[in-house]
Amino acid sequence: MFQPLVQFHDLAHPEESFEAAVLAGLSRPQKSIPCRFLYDEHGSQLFDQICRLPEYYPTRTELGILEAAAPAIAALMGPGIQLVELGSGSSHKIRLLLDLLKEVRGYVPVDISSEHLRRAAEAVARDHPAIPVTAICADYTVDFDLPPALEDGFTKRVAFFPGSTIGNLEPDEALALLRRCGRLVGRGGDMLVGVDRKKAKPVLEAAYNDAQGVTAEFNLNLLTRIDRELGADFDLARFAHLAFYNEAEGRIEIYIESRIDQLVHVAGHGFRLSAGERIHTEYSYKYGIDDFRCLSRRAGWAPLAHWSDAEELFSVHYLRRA
Ligand code: AVJ
Repeated sequence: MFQPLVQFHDLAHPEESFEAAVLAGLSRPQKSIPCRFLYDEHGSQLFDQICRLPEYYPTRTELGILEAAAPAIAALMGPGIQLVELGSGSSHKIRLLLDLLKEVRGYVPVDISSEHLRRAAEAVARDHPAIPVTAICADYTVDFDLPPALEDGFTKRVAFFPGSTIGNLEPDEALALLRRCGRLVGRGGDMLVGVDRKKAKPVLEAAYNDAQGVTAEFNLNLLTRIDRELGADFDLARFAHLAFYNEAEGRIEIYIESRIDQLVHVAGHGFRLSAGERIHTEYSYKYGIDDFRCLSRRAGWAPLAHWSDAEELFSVHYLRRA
């Protein structure tokens, strides 16, 4: 008999429409589309490809850090924890953690990409039949509630936010997200968060301008999605991927740049783009170790420990609700 391996809760906000966000974003003086819209089915697959690129160091570096720090992380977590992963994507990293941490009593992946989430959650449940998996389809950048933790021997929630996804947020938004995670895990809860570090510009810029052009495809796929879902007429050949490190702001900035003067139509509205005009699609903020500890303290967390790699590329921070 088929038994559902995963409990699935759909909390996606219907009022948060793609069309409204795109029309509003293209109407601003600095055209801009929120980066969460990069992750449709194809976008999520392209992002998985990015994670395997030779230039894209964050994924493998973070995995190495987690592997090396696993005993220390397990000791800080203790037994009976429920792991809540924000933006779980393909759930690759959690599988390593679940293999290394024997005491996890529940896994709650939260992601906006419904089908991707379902598949990933089912794969985790198959590999870890003893761990209850509750998948939540939600936008974690806005408030949402978790179902009560019902696992036997439950002690506390630990939010897991890997991959430096926190870097997508502007510092005040990152602060708000850290505060919201504190409310989500509740009293006595913890947080494990992966944060990309500041480093030499060429290393950073190569990671967002890979030789195979996968990052460009990932970025430009947003236009394909707008064409398909909103009946638009963006011609990809007339746009280019642009990514550079803004050292003063400590962030990678990603844009889609118009190659020529042109007029595009989206859902019946016309938008003019001049040659060289940019549509902002993503920021990826980088943090020094102390910058991030300071930010987490301001958000009501006590930074208990942090780990990095020998090349000082990436960091993983363990926080406890102060
Ligand atoms: C998912 C936000 C961590 O900023 O490195 C990778 C997204 N964009 N290449 C990052 C991304 C282009 C990624 N995060």
